[in-house]
Amino acid sequence: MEGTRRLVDTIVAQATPPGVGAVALIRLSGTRSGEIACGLMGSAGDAMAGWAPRQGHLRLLRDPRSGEALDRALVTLFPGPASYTGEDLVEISTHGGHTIPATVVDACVALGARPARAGEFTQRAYLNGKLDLTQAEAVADLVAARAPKARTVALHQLERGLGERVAELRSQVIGLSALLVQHIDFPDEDEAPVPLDRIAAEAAGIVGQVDLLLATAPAGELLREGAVTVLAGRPNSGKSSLFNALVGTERAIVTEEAGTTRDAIEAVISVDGFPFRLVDTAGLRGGAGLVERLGIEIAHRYLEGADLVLYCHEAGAAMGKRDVGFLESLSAPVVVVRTKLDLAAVGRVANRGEDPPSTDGCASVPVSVKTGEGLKRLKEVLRDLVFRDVVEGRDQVPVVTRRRQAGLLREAAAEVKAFGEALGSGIPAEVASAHLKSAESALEEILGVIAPDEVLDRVFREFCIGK
Ligand SMILES: Nc1nc2c(ncn2[C@@H]2O[C@H](COP(=O)(O)OP(=O)(O)O)[C@@H](O)[C@H]2O)c(=O)[nH]1
Ligand SMILES: [Mg+2]
Repeated sequence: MEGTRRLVDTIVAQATPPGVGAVALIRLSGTRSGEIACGLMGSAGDAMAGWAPRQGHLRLLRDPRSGEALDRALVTLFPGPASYTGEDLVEISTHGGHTIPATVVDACVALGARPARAGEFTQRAYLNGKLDLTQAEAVADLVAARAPKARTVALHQLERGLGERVAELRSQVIGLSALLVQHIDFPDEDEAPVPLDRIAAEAAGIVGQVDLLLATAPAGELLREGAVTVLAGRPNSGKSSLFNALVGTERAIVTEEAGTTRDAIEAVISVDGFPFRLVDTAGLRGGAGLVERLGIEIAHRYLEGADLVLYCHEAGAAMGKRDVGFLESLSAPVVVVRTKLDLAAVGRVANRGEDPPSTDGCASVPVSVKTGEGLKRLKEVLRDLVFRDVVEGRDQVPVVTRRRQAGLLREAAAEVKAFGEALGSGIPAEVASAHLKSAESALEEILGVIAPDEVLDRVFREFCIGK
């Protein structure tokens, strides 16, 4: 069987990123890990049998083919099942850099290991019951986290913050099925041991708990992915300058010539620990050249997916009807950033004399990237606008972080709700119970107790090699 065979393969990969560094970590996992490590150390097949588990041993590694010395490395054996993957696992800490780790991986392959696919170590951990699927997802999130709050959420999920609650809901649904069986088994008695309204009340209680979890999903997803924050505005309104000021480096090209930014540039920044994906776009205007028009198209596409729009407009200049029309066309919340405040203060920005049209409902923050004025306030506004719920409920860590989890929770809630309604409308309890079975399956799919292959593929595909 292909699946089983793949599991018993011994896999190898560098777990640290490639490139120059003091150390690199290479992992071997599978039944032949110890034997392959011995091959590197020039010792016989089961020479690792006497090794103390989880203790580093400094050894000279050699290429098994040429006998050439490769590196002096720290070799540690983690016998299964008490290892990350649940299998025999060997970690080899070599010196870092461009050649040593790659050569050691290559030597492991020569000795019979297979290069691991992305996420395969964690996938094995999951398949061997070391992690549930929400924890495996958390491993990916933890590695990818680019702001402290994103890390907090991922770590909480790795500690089974979500898994435990879903497992608890699952046992409540199973308990409900058991109550129903009790009810069905005594249909003719005057007083059924379990009255239907008690069952209905318990179902409603479960729906309420799922809804509470689901309420954390928007913040959870934003924390995981970062709030897409698009800088928009006319050419020369100071978008790229603001982008650079917020990112803290000179990433976007800033010039005095209108229409310099022709593509979208993205950077993730951490504002008070909260992640924002900042997108600098081409200025919005008609009559631009082809390349710039493409940039404007990209801007519009980003605007459709934006969680927040920063509309840049010079502090001293009045907003025109076009600006307001544009703002009204947006579905995302908008912060109007009044740029170049330093110039407005000395009257160097032309005020076209129009009455400022109303931009009611938008926060408006004056800033100057030259003096830095207003930037702190702008960051506070961003944070509060997107993450207010999380900021206010400081000790509440959002637990639902992915569409996959939210979708299945919604399914579970809908099924339990349908169950309650079916009971209420006099549908036979045996028939209504099918909804509970479906709810149970949805919850199990969150945990990965049952998970279709394509779900697993999607979860593990986003990992890097060596995780
Ligand atoms: N004095 C001053 N000039 C600014 C400020 N922000 C941007 N500028 C200038 O305005 C011009 C256009 O800025 P840029 O960021 O390229 O605008 P974009 O076309 O909207 O991306 C450049 O010459 C910037 O140096 C500011 O806060 N103060
Ligand atoms: Mg620009």
